[in-house]
Amino acid sequence: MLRSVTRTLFASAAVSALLGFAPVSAQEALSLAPEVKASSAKIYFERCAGCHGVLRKGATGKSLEPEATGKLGQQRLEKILSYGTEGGMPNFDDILNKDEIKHLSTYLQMKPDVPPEWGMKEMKESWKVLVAADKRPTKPMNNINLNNVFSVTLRDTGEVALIDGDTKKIWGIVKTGYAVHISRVSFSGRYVYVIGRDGRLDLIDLWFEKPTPVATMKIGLDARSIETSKFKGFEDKYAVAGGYWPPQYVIMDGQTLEPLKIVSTRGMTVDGEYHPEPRVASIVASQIKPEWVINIKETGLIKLVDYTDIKNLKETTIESAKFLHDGGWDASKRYFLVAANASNKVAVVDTKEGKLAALVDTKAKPHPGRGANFVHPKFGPVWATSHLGADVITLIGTDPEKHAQYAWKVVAELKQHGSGSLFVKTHPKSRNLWSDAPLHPDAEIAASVTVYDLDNLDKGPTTINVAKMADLPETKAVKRVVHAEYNAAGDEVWFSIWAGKTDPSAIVVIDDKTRKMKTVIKDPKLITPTGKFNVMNTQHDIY
Ligand code: DHE
Repeated sequence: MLRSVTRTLFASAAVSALLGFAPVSAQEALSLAPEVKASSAKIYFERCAGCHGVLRKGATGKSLEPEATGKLGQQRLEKILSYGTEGGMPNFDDILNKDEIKHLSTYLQMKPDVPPEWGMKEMKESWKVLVAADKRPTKPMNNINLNNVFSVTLRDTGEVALIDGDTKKIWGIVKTGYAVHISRVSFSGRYVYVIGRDGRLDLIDLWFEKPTPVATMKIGLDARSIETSKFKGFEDKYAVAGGYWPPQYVIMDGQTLEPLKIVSTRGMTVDGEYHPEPRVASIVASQIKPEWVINIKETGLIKLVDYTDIKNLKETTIESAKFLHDGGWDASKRYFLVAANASNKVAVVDTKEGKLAALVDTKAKPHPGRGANFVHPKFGPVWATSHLGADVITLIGTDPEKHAQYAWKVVAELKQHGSGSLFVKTHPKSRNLWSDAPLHPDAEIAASVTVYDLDNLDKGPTTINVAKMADLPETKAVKRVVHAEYNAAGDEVWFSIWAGKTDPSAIVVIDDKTRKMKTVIKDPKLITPTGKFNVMNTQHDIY
């Protein structure tokens, strides 16, 4: 039988001194049976490390080092873990049972474990080419409209579903890494690269009769980002993946995933302090230069990595603000805007000049996904982000040429139905701006989206409960509506209904013009769908 948590707080320093032994700190006195500690460590890695860091130094989420958690104490930690906070920390009482929450609260007050490194030897051992490049089709062997295929994360099964956007049918399901994070598409549109949180990268070829994995490699133990080379002459040539643990990026052959170069991101922050775990957050590929923009979360450094000669790699290091997370291009694709979310800022990089263009102060915790670009009647071209920590959508002017007075300024804050938002989206052919709020603690808000009419922003938003449209059975888990993605034509917007692991989930397809439900994609295999990546929009960075 499992030994229960033993939390023995010894006598105070004064009493210890009287009894003649050294005081035992509260942290040292905490203990968990090895199997309970292992399962808490697993839960921490799977559910918490992303925001708080493997070493628990804090980033999007607060520091959870014992000095901080010890002050909060067992009861308060259990409460936060159960019910979440309005600052963006989600509730876990629908995912974890009471014992798991109790043990995790104790685990958080203990010293963090340091995981092992993962270098070239480990990468090469994990690398498998499943179908050699010269054995792959020379033309598409299916009749699917590949431009309109969606690669959909099935978060809790470690799979992606490739959905035919024309018929709304699942074309194939591919086994991938744990809690798959994102898919990115090669410049040609033929390959989909999928990264799991466990660092497993899979390369899927869409030219076979069915979507077929052709190579796999584990880039580390914890990862979130993947991108390909998009500059003329380098199309589909390289891939680059970003590690959370170990903190490093890896350049690979784009067709086989053979690891070619590993670059550590450990070092000094913008404040001049050493950080042992500067994780790689978003990566985007420039189409105007042979470069990737690689954002290092904890240091606040943005690397412009020139991939023309990877043996003599050139990096331009741009100082911005700490806790870089996600971001996207402006409409001209010259400027890259990235949220430094725990610093409440958006950093703007001028990739043509290789310089920081601006650091823009925003409301709490901007979280754009890739953001949304549109032309505002007064401010000209703007880029939008929603927020984890505020109920607004921030618009930032992005045209220093013709609208210089608005460039890199917050020109408007549109009210949205709640904080806890993760993604905004529009499309060049749409006149709507959509925003979700899946991490809001209120179930009704988490199930709803805000939509603005871009031709009539003063009219205010409409809030739509998208989860209701799916007509799923009532269960304990909150039905979080997450991540808007357009189809290739830009006339449909797709939302995931992210329910519990054992509950039915769905994707709701909305007619963008009428804002009415067009179809609900339901399938027993569609378990916890979250991110959706339309081939055409992802390939060409359309958002
Ligand atoms: Fe994400 C993008 C990190 C939790 C769905 N997420 C990103 C990116 C990063 C990141 C660095 C940018 C990648 C890029 O562009 O190269 N995400 C993290 C975390 O660290 C965090 C906060 C905690 C964790 O434990 O992972 C986290 N993310 C989530 C989720 O819980 C989401 C909602 C559901 C899921 O499937 O995991 C989620 N993240 C997404 C999606 C994108 C993303 C759908 C891509 C948005 C896009 O449109 O490109």
